[in-house]
Amino acid sequence: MTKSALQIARAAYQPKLPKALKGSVKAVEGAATQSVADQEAIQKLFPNTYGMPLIKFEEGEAIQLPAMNVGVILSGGQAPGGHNVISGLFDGIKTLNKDNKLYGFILGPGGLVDHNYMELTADIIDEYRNTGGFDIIGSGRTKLETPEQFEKGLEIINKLGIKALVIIGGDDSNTNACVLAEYYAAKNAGVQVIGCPKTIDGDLKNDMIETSFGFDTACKVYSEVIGNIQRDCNSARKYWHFIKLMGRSASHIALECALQVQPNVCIISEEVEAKDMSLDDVVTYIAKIVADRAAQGNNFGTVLIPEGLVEFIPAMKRLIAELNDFLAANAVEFANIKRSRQREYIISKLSKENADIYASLPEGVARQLSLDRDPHGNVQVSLIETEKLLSEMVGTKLAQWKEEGKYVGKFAAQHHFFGYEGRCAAPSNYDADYCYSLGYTASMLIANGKTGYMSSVRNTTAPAAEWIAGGVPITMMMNMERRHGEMKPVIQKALVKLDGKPFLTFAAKRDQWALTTDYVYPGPIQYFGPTEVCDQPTKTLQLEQAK
Ligand code: FBP
Repeated sequence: MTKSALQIARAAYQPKLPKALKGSVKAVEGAATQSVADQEAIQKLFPNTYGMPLIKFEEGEAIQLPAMNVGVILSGGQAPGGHNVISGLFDGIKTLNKDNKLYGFILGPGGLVDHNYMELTADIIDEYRNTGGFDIIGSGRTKLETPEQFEKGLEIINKLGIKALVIIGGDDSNTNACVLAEYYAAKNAGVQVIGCPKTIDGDLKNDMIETSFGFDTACKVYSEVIGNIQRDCNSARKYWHFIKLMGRSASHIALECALQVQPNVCIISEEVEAKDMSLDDVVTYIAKIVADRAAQGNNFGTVLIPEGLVEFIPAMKRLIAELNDFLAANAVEFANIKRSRQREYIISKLSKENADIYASLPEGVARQLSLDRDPHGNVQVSLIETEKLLSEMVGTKLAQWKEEGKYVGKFAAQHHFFGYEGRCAAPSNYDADYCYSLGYTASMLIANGKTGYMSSVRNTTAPAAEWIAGGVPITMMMNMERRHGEMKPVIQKALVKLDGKPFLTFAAKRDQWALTTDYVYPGPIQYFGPTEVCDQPTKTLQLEQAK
């Protein structure tokens, strides 16, 4: 592999660990836990892994453990820092016993089922320390959910003498990790399952999980390029830039970027839903800002749009919910309908209100909603071109206002979608340290015989030495939700809280940012240099953790 100068310099970086993990470690058990909601139903589904206590690691006496083998899986979308979770896990198990071995399953959970694996030796691990990407073993979106898959997994686990499996994934993957932990516990298989909170989307967080890894780096990459666009835009003064940002349903990424770059407009899906806004309301809101800036002679600006927006417009949400249930119940019949007739077929099957909305959508958006689902049944929001949909509709509205004499100005739009370019960036110092600590913590949870836990590292706005490492029972984060037409236990997704400090800080400033050109240019991630340039966590985390 030919390495860049940065890669070579970065390989020497030693990620920081919480003080408690630096020597021998003991697990201190806290209070018993319960799920965030639907306690009775969750307890019934997870009789062996429900109600376990929180775990906190403290400095302790050295323990002697026999050698063990551990397996690791990268699941779902890439997020910066995955390689550091694996290197932290590797270093952790090697500290416990130098004969311990780590096996990586190739291309995600499918590797476990298909018995596709490799041993991760010190040489391999060293090649990937502090690098972005998941290419060390690859990732995939196979959903681990059936007893047949669990049994196939158990065959290879037993063959390789694996004592514990670490699943690095988002909310859906960790939900499946918990189901797997329960399954192996119920049959006394002697296999522990530990989860690690991954996703650039930032929506896997709660009181015990401060943030999912990758959010920090991805937001910094997007903010850098949005900042560059803003400077271009303020130089030429002729374009409105409509920028869609990845992040699935939640608007955490859009909100964090807005806090970093101070754009003219940022739409927050959760607010659109709370205010029961229609698509036309969103378009009118943007068009009004374009018109107000034009009245001051400023025919340029930036609009940030979260990729999940359409799912949050209440009328669209009702349409998606009916589509979900209908497609889950009629999958076979639908698969036999010719592609050219699918739109018409769906319109004929939906209720009147939803059929009318579906029929009014541009072809591409309609197809996205009904056809292209991921293996978890989610609408693939990153494929919907919301930025074009909105700019076209804003253009039409402005043309109408021009005729009515309400708008004088020129409107020319540019479109961007930032997502994939941020998911494999070299992890920021924050993510490099956080991920390494998460992986190391996972090894300590394994050493202490835990299963059904997620690795947790908290207090991360303080210096790394003061971070608090431990484990959270995954069942604690669960509630019952409707999926594919059935009620299922799932980890509750964290959406933007409209009464939370990050949103309130943005809301207090946005009217000013809309009219003045008060852009901030964060520049690229810095890995070396003064702490205030290199080590700052996201603004979201700083505001959430501010006392
Ligand atoms: P995860 O929940 O798997 O971490 O997804 C991250 C993500 O980047 C989302 O923001 C995006 O909607 C999706 O993956 C895109 O999926 P794909 O990589 O399959 O195109």
